[in-house]
Amino acid sequence: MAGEPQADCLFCKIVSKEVPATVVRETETTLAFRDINPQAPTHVLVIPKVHYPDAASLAKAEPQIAADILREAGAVAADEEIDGTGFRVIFNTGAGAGQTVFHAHAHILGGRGFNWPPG
Ligand code: IU
Repeated sequence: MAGEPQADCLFCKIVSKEVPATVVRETETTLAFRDINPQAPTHVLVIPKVHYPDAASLAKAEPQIAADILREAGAVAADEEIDGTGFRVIFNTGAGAGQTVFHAHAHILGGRGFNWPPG
């Protein structure tokens, strides 16, 4: 069923605590934890607890939870004190855009400068 945990999904296992992660925030619908391969001084992932393969499919099926992800992105930035200098919120969507874990997630990156266009 849509949104149900997937046995082969790493982020579902982080939600169920089968796989450890450094959790920085948790709500009824979302989890935020540090990326294991940080690309900036602050690099946190915000994920929905329900399983959808990417942000677009999550937003279509569960728009309120997609909004929760964005609210939590702002809360992480405030907690990490990167909101003053600026931060990136990135949803890699599809393998061609660099997505490697097919459970919706937002990258929250900050604590350094960023270029535009992104690589
Ligand atoms: P992507 O947008 O799907 O490429 O992002 C997946 C991220 O998940 C990537 O930055 C990984 O470093 C990160 N990650 C993690 O935090 N913990 C893990 O066990 C695995 C990947 I596998």
